[in-house]
Amino acid sequence: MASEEFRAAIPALRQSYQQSDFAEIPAFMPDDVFHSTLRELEELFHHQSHRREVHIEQSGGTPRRFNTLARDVIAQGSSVIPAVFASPAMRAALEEIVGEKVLPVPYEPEQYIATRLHETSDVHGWHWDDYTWALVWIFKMPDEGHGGSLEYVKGVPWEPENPRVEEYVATGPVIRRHPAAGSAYLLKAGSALHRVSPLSCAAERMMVCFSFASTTDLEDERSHESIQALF
Ligand SMILES: O=C(O)CCC(=O)C(=O)O
Ligand SMILES: [Fe+2]
Repeated sequence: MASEEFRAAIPALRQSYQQSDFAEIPAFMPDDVFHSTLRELEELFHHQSHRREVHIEQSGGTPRRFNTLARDVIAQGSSVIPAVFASPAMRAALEEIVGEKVLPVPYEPEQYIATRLHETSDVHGWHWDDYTWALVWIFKMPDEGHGGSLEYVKGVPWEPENPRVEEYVATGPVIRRHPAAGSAYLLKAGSALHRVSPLSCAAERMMVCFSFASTTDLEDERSHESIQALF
């Protein structure tokens, strides 16, 4: 499932992840797989996406302005994306990077989703994910300087009753990354406050976010209120 470039990069990815809770996987899939999946996604966004313009209370009232595809729409319209999520080989590669067990999340609506930012001011505001890891496969990315970058503060806890987003962002450090189309990045998203910075002009940013759980994630009850507010 993982490309040869991906496998060869694992030692470097492990080092990046240890240092920054983030690793960018270049050429995540072979070219033909990337392009056929991109075509599937474009088709799905064209016909079956929903526009969201909301503020999410559990992450401190931060904004979401984008189009989304729900998990079930992707499951029916794509062959590759569900296979990536279900692949034991993919999880084994991720385990080599993070050095612990990586598990598929049991809560179906969060297994994978797709978002597309395209209008000026579209943004995926500051938040934490419900599970430990996000694997974000980038299909379209604006030029750096037009927004759409990943920004994060690593190693800060999410307390939904008192999220303290402004405080964490002000204290920082805020790390910024601008992963390339065709790459995927792995982020320890359950303990990294993160966002996609607002688009400063109309530009295309399209991705699929897979969610993976740690052993401890599955030991306690997860709340799914923020995703329920979106779908
Ligand atoms: O689009 C991205 O790079 C991040 C997406 C994200 O944080 C999420 O879907 O939870
Ligand atoms: Fe996230």
